[in-house]
Amino acid sequence: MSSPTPDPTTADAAVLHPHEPEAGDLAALAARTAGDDLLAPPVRLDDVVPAPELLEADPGTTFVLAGDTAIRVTTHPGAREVADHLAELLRPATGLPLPVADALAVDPAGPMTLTLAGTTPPPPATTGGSADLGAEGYRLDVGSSEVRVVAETTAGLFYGVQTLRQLLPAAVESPTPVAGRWALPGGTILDRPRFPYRGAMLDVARHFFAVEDVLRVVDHLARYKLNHLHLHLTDDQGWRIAVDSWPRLATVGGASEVGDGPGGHYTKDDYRRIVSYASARHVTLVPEIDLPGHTNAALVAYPELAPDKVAPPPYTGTEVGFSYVDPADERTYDFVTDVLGEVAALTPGPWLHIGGDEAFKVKGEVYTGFVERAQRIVADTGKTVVGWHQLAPAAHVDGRVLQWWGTDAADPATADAVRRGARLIVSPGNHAYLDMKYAEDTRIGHDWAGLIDVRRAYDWDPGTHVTDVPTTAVLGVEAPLWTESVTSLADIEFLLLPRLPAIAELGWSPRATNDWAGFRERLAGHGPRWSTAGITFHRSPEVPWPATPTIPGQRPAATSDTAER
Ligand code: TNX
Repeated sequence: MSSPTPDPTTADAAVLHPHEPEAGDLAALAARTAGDDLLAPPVRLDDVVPAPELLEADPGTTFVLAGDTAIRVTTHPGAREVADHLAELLRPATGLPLPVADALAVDPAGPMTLTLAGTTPPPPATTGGSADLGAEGYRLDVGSSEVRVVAETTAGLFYGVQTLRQLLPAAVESPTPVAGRWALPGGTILDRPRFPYRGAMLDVARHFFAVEDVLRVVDHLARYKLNHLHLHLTDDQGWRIAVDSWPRLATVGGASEVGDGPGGHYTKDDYRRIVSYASARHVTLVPEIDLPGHTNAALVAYPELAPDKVAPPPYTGTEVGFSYVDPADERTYDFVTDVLGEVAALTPGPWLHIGGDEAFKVKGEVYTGFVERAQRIVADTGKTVVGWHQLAPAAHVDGRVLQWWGTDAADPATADAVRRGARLIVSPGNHAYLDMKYAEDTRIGHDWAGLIDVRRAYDWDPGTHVTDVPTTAVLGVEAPLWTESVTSLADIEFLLLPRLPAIAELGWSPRATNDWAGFRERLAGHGPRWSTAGITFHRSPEVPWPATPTIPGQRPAATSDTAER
């Protein structure tokens, strides 16, 4: 699929600002409003990231949002939530009322309609129907008088809405009203994901991040149709989740982080807030309690868990592999049972991640014995166990998922675990690790798995990457962000963007559409979107970014390595 570089002329036209315009701006607006260029849709149907499975452009057709455009939706609470979400996305920049109305209500003019198939009559255009849209797919039709999203699930409707959002000019990302012609390119998209698991991980243990920061990361995931947020909640440097039965884990174990910072932890209400915000965006939380290593913070809080029963000092460095809970003490299994039980009870999603990485001091049968017990404890909570691929040698339990973070695709132990029934989430360190630097001079990040600019993040196939693991065993893909050197939301965004959309496209789009040359062109159009929304990103030299539009009166967005911290 090929796309042209987005036209900066039309992008500029769309972001002229109504507030305190300068004379020249007004003249330019008048000229452009009268001119032909604004009649052309500013975004092409095939500019969407991740690339849709099928699309058919109707170049002669454009839908334009107007003062009386309404959103009609199937009478269904989940669908209604998606419709409200769409209205909230579009109202700030467009300044339009965009009322949300029941689908059965009297037709307002110029509607956008969200339909849950099966609950209302099928749409008139039936090419392909909605029979095969599945759990997350959608069909989007843009005609000159109507925009329709049809899906079998609210998740599908939600992804249709994310596509719809991308089809509007970049100015739609503005938090304040912008004078513009809110045109969508005509045509049809039929879309559904390649893999059911598409995720990112945020390490909130090495540095603690406020709930608001986590919610903002959820927004970035949702925008690119990622559906899992893995939170690395515990590590040597801090324990970040309240556990009622072992309260000192959070109050004592949470009071540190890398460097001199105060650390912190999420109360159960904080965590519930993240869960519910994420679930409204069709993002499932995957909580990780890292065991038996990476546990110094737990040992500071409860020395009885330590092999020598002596509390170590809090750890604020960045080494790994030195700490572990005592696998020979029954009290350790009380701790594991209590903690995993409470975290499972807080988490509506099916997954519970038990880490298992870099427990260098717990070896051989002692390690596999510990893991097998922990896997059973997870099963007893009713959740499905996920762990880093170091879990591979342990016995299989029903549904077990390994998260592969290797850099050498030939990994016989992991391939063997897959033969015994495990499924894989693939997170190759040298492609998917968002904490790797982009280039030698990137001011934050690691380089142990190499430098990862956008092309390296994009140019691999999750379905065939690990030797002797069939595509059918691949549940999906995840991009982990470790935060040893990451201290602010701007840092997080700088490392996430633009690599997260690359990983998202590998997780969502059919393999046949994966194409670096086309991807970099489509991705380029997202720079102005992030700038307009005030989102920090890395201006990778591999991507042909258009000139960033400026909106008079709006604060300039931080967009590069020089982002404020
Ligand atoms: C390895 S990847 C780790 C983490 C570090 C990361 C830094 C994995 C399962 N363990 O403890 O933060 O490298 O890139």
